[in-house]
Parts: sequence; C-alpha cells; structure tokens
Amino acid sequence: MNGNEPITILAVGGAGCRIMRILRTLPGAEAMRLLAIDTDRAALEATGLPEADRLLAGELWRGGSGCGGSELDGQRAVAHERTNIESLLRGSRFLLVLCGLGGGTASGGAPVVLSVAAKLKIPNLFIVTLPFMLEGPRRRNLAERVLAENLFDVADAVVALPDDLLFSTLPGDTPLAAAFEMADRECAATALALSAILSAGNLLNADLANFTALLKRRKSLCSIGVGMVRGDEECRAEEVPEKLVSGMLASPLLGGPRVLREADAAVISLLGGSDLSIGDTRNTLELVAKYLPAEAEQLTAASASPDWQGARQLCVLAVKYSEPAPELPARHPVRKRPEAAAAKPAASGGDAEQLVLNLSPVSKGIMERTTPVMWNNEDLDEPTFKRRNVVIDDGRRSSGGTR
Ligand SMILES: Nc1nc2c(ncn2[C@@H]2O[C@H](COP(=O)(O)OP(=O)(O)OP(=O)(O)O)[C@@H](O)[C@H]2O)c(=O)[nH]1
Ligand SMILES: [Mg+2]
Repeated sequence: MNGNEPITILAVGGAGCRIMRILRTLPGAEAMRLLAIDTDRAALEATGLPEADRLLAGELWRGGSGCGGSELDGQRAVAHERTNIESLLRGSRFLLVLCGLGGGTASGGAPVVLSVAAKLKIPNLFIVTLPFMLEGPRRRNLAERVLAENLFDVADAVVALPDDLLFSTLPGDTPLAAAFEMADRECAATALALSAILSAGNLLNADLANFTALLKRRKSLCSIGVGMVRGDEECRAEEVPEKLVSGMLASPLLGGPRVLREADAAVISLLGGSDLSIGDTRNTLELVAKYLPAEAEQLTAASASPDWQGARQLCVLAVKYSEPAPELPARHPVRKRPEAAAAKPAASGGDAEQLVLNLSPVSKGIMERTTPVMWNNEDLDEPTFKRRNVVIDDGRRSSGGTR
C-alpha cells in the first residue's frame, strides 16, 4: 500500500442504495470508490452508479426482486458473490459499509461483506440504521441480533443509528417517505464526513485508531447531527459557527440537544475549503462543546478540501454506550472461565484461574480458496473454538496445585 489506495463506500440492500443515490451527488464523493450490492435490480439501478460498480446478488433464485425480508436468502445471495466482492474491495485503504438492518439482503449480507473485509485485512466501519418500532418486533429483533452477534464484535467500528430518532425531531405529520429521505441525507453526509476524518488532510486529533477505539470499547447506539452552510449562502463569516451548530441541533437523526447532553463520547468533524481558519474551527468546536457533558470524550477532526471551498459542514456523532464499562482484566493474560469457576470452587480455596492457550489460526489450508460453507452466519471452515470464542486453557494452573 502506498497511501493512494481508495476509501471504498459500499451500500448493501435497499436502504444502503437509497443513501448511496444521495451520497454520490455530494461534494467530495468523487474522491471515494462507490459500490453497491443488492438483490433488488431496481434499487441497485436507482443508485445511478456505473454498472461495473453495482453487484446484483442472487439473481438466479430471487430474480432481481429482493429477498422479501429473508435473512437467510440475503446471506446466501451475497455469499454467492463473495469472489466478486473480493475483487471489488481488494486494494481499498478503508471500507465504509452503509445499510439498513431489518430486511433480508443487508441483515444477511452485511456479515458476509465483513468477512471478506476481514479476510483482505481492510479496516472497516459499518453505518447501519435500526428499524422503526412501528415496523414491528420481527424486524427490530432481527436487526438487533445481527448487530449484536455478527457486527459489533467483529467489525472495526459500528455506528448504529435508530430510525426512531426521526420521531423525536420531526413533526408528526411528516410523510414517512420525506422522513426517510431526510435520514438518508444525514447518513450520506455522515459517511462522507467520517471518510474525510480518515482521509489525508485531517488537521486535528482524530484518526482511525482513536475512532475505532472509541466505538469498539463498548456496545453503543449513536445519533448524528449535520449542519451545513453552502458556498452560495448569504452569511457573514462570524455567523457561520452559530449557523452550523443550529443546523446540527435540528438534524432529524440527532434526536435533539438532550441527546448531546447525555452523550458519553462525541466525534466532531468540520469540513471546509482552504479558507477554513483556526478561528472558525475553534469557535465552532467551542460552541459544540457547550452542549456536551464536560466528561464526554471528544474526538475532533477538521479537514480542508477544494470540494468545500467557501462552504462548511459540521457533523457530530454522539455516542451513548449501551453496556456498562468493562471490568479491568485482573492479571493479563490470565483469564477466568466463568462456567468452570461457578461449577467447581477451587479445592484449595485459592483462585481457579487458568492460563489461556494463545491459539491463533494461521491459515484455512486447502479450504482457503474454496467457497465458504456458511451456516447461521458462521463460516464452518473456521475452527469451532474461533467461531464460538472458546477460551482454551493451557493445561496448567496459574497458582499452585495439579488437577
Ligand atoms: N434511514 C433509512 N432507513 C430505511 C430506508 N429504507 C428502509 N429503511 C430501513 O431499513 C430496513 C431494511 O430495509 P431494506 O434496506 O429495504 O431491506 P433490504 O436489506 O433491501 O432487504 P430485502 O428488501 O428484504 O431484500 C427497514 O426495515 C427500514 O427500517 C431508507 O430509505 N432510509
Ligand atoms: Mg430490498
């Protein structure tokens, strides 16, 4: 790699394709490699991407008409395209995946895309929307399961955006299609803002390592606010920070200023042209900070690019951790096996810790080049201990006694 490899943004399924249709028209999008995969021919074509950058999956048995909510069909269709996905993604510096969980194609397909990215060792970020409550428990449960079991612990970073946030911001009489369209705009702008953080030219402290550390630490739900000032807008320079922040606070996927006040962490990105000054940057970031708790961790990025000459975009990703802070490990690399500890108290009355055998698979051997055998989103060619995260002790006790 020489640093010139593209950042790839890949849309999966219907919601991903709708977001992509908007994203490709935004400033800065042409610097990214844009791709889409879906089982629905019409949704794929509506992205407006060139044919070579679109993958119609499962055409043979779904006939180009989507998966009708079947996760298994989605997984099968996308897994069938594995080799094509691999060749499209190969050589990417970073992969950003956009999709809505709850339907068939993305719920089944996003984990397959993730396994290809992992195989190619491409750092990745998934921006996923979660279904509205009123879409019913089936979609919601499916989305939450895929998120928890197949994405959170495996992807480098996951930004999960509940579509329900739209309700807390938009008036009740907003037509559903208009609400989705607004959400899609925010998702598209966020995808570009986060890609810009990870591109060359970020002038502040956020980089990929900080970003993934912040999101990987604990399961989280996110919300996003985007404020924009266009180049052709009448706006005095000193009014710009105020305008960006009020636009961001009114964003439909933020859920209002209260969400910022309760955030555990925030990623703040400011995009502008070469006219972006340190004064502008400081004023905008200070204004945003007033809405965040003092103890919230902040990751800030500012990026200047010719695409944004005269214009500004502020994007705030508010992170709320949904599980408590992990306990600090007692004595690395000694790990406790909870089930063993609970079932069999140590005879000596001492602790029952065991040393962990540090196994890491080197290769899948002759299975390396074959189509993976997938079952329940698990690649059966992977050793079971790896798929199930089984901790294997090394046969010795860390403190005294034999078994
Ligand atoms: N933000 C946003 N969410 C959407 C949009 N369309 C659908 N969703 C959400 O995304 C979920 C999945 O819908 P789709 O993306 O259409 O499903 P799919 O992955 O194409 O799966 P199948 O159509 O069943 O093959 C839905 O349950 C909605 O919650 C959209 O335009 N914007
Ligand atoms: Mg679809």
